[in-house]
Amino acid sequence: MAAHSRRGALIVVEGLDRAGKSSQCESLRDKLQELGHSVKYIRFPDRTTPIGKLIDDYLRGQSQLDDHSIHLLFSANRWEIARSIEEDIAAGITVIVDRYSYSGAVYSAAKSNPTLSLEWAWMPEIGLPQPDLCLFLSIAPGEAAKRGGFGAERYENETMQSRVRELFQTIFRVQQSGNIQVLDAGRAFPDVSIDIEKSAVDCIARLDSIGPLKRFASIAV
Ligand code: Z5A
Ligand code: MG
Repeated sequence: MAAHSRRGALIVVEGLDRAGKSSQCESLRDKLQELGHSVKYIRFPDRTTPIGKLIDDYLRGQSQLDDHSIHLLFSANRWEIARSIEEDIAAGITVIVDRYSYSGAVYSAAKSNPTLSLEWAWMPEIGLPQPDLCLFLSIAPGEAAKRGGFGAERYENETMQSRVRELFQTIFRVQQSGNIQVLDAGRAFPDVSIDIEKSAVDCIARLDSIGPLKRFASIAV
């Protein structure tokens, strides 16, 4: 593929359940397109691939898998798409990603399995493209519950969500290189969107000084 004069940005949106990630990603895609950028929106897990189908069965409680096995499948699901992300970025397309390696590490580590630490959980992420910007949509549990409460999928319970919340803070403390910005997602939708757009536009404008796309390194917790 021919190298584009200017690369696209890798923008990740993370957060707890019901923080508004998917709706905000769609809104950001539309806004950036209106501004004339080439944009793609992808989400993890990508349930459409063969690996993604195994993940979907697991999340819906249709199959049982060892904690490490499902963890590695979530990571494999990112690795199988990593090359196309890099190609799009090299071709000048900005890629917006709904959940990424941070979710991957914290949801698995939140299971408190003695052989599945946060550090272990991060290892298969090493070498994946590192975001130029990661927006963490922060929301209080009570506020999230007002948006529909928990669904029927695995992990959608209070114990799991509160562990996940703490682990997100830990991973952002030890893995700061992905330009992480925390936004209050408990506000009205348009107020959150404005902040997201501002951060994304600013990141795209700074790409020349950011330099080439980087890759995730190891963490020490
Ligand atoms: N998981 C994992 O274990 N390992 C991994 O590597 C990865 C994921 C990648 C499924 O993820 C599970 O997989 C997830 C983590 C785990 N488990 N949990 N929990 P998913 O991303 O497929 O889950 P989802 O169901 O699409 O996302 P979500 O987190 O539940 O929702 P969201 O995308 O953050 O929110 P939304 O769908 O945009 O909005 C929710 C509702 O709130 C909707 O009705 C909106 O209209 C409303 N909303 C949004 N913003 C607002 C504001 N500001 N005010 C009021 N209402 C709002
Ligand atoms: Mg979503």
